[in-house]
Amino acid sequence: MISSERIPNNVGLSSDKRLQRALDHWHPKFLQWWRDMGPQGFQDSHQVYLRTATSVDPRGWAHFEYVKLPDYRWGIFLAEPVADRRIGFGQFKGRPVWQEVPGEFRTPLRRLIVTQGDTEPASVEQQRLLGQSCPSLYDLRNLFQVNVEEGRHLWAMVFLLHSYFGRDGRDEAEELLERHSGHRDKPRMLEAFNTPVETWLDLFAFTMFTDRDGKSQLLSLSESALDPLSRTTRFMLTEESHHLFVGDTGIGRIIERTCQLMKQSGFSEDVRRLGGIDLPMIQRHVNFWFSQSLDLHGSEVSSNAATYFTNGLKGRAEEGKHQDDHVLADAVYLLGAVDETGRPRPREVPLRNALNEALRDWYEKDCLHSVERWNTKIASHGIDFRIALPDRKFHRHIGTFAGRRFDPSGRPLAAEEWERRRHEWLPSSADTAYLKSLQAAAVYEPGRFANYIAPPLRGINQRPIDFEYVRTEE
Ligand code: BYC
Ligand code: FE
Ligand code: FE
Repeated sequence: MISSERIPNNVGLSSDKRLQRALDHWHPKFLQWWRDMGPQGFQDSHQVYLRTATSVDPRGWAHFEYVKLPDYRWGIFLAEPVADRRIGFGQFKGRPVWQEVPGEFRTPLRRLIVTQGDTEPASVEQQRLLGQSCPSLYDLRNLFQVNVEEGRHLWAMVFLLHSYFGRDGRDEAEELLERHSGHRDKPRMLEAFNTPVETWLDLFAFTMFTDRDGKSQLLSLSESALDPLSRTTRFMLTEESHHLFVGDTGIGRIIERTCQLMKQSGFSEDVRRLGGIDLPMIQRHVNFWFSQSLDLHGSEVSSNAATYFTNGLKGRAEEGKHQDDHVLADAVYLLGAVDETGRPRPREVPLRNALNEALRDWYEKDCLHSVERWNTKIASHGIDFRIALPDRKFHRHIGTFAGRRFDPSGRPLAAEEWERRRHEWLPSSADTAYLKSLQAAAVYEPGRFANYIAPPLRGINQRPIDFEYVRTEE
C-alpha cells in the first residue's frame, strides 16, 4: 500500500483512499518505466546528491541527500492556495475559481493536462543515454536532478488525472507510460519530444529552449480557473528554474571555454584543433532547438487557444501584468504573416485567436536575456561574434510557416538554396559525430571537467565544485 512516507505530499494522500488505490496501481508501472526508460547505467549502482521536495515551503524543498535513482521520493505538491482566488480572465472573469472540473470543460482540460504530462517522461526518455558521456560529476548530477524532477512533473499531471477525471483519467495516466519518445507506433504527442538528445550541447540547448517552453506553458496553465491545475503548475515552476539554469549556464560554460581556447590559439577560429566547440556550431544548435521550441507553442491562429482563453482554462503568461480587460472580446493582434513569395504581409486577427503567437512573443523575450548574457561574455574576451536567435519563420513545422523555407534572417529561399545551405544553419550528422567524439570519454573524476566546457562558478547547495556529486554504491 502506498504511503505518505514513500510519497511526500501536501494533498492529504494518507486519508484519500481513492487516490491511494489509483496510485497503488500506477506506482509500480511508473517505477518499471523509470528503470526501462530512465537514465541508463546509473540505476542501482550509483548514489546521487539530489534535492528532494519534502514540502512546499522553501526549507522543505531544499532538502539534499544522496539517493539511488529508483529510491528517489517522487512527491505530489500543490502551491499553497490563494485565499478567495478568482478567475482572472475570459468570460467567467471575477467568479470564484473551480475546485472541481466543470462537465462542459472536461475534455479540453483533460487534453491540456495530458499534453503537458506527455512531455515530462518524454524528456527523460530523450536524455537517457547522456550519463554515459558526461563532462563532469557536477553535470551528471544536474542531468539526474532534471530527470527526477521531470518524473515528478509527470506525477503532478497524473495526480490531476487520478483525482479529477475518474476512469478516463486513470486510462490516460497509463498511456502516459506507454507512449515513448521516437516510438514508431506510439510516439510522444509533440514533435520536439520525439527527437533524441544525444550530445551534451543538445542537452544544454534543450534545457535552455525546450524547458523554457515548459516555463511559458506552465505560467499560462498556472492562471487556470481550475485551481488544482493552477496550484500544481505553480509549484512545478519553482523546479523549472533549475532546468533553465542548467541550459543557460551549460551553454554559457561551453562558450566560456571556447573563448579561452580561441585566445590560446591566437584568436584562430579553428578551436577544433584544440578539442573545443566552435561558436558557429553552438549557433546551429541554438537555431535548431529554438525553432523546435517555437513550434511547441502551436499555430499562430488557433481556435483551440481562443476557446481555452475564453473559458478560463489557460491564460496568458503573467496574465496580471497585462494592462487590458483580460476578456479580449474585441482586441486585435498584428500577426507577422507573409505572402506567397515570402514578403511580409502583416495582418490583423482577433487577439483571442492569436494567443499562441502572443505567448511566443513572451517566450522569445525570455530567451533573449540569456543570449545577451552569452554575447556579453564573448565580447569580454575581445571576440567578434554574436549568438543570435533565428527569425521566427526559420525551420518551422507548425503554423503558417510550416513547410516553407527561410534563412535565419527570415529571407525566403528557393528549395535548391535551402538544401544546399541548410547545414550552415542546422546541425549536420558530421556536427553530431564531432560532438560525440568529444564526449566519448566520460569524466567521472570529482572536480575534473571535459576540455570543451568551463567549470561552473560554484557548486550545488554550497558544496565545492570538486564535491563527489555522484558516487558508486559501496
Ligand atoms: N507537435 O491550434 P493548434 C514542457 C497540434 S514543454 C505536434 O495550433 P493548440 C517540458 C495540436 O495538438 C510544455 N502537434 O494548437 C519541456 C492540434 O491538434 P488537433 C508542454 C502539434 O492546441 C522540456 C493541431 O496541431 N505543455 O513542459 O492551440 C522538458 C492544431 O493545433 C504541435 C504544453 O504544451 C506540435 N508542436 O496549441 C519537459 C501545454 N502543436 O487538435 C517538459 C499544453 C500543435 O488538431 N498544451 N499541434 O488534433 C497546449 O497548450 C496546446 O496543446 C499547445 C498547442 C500549445 C501544445
Ligand atoms: Fe517539467
Ligand atoms: Fe523542465
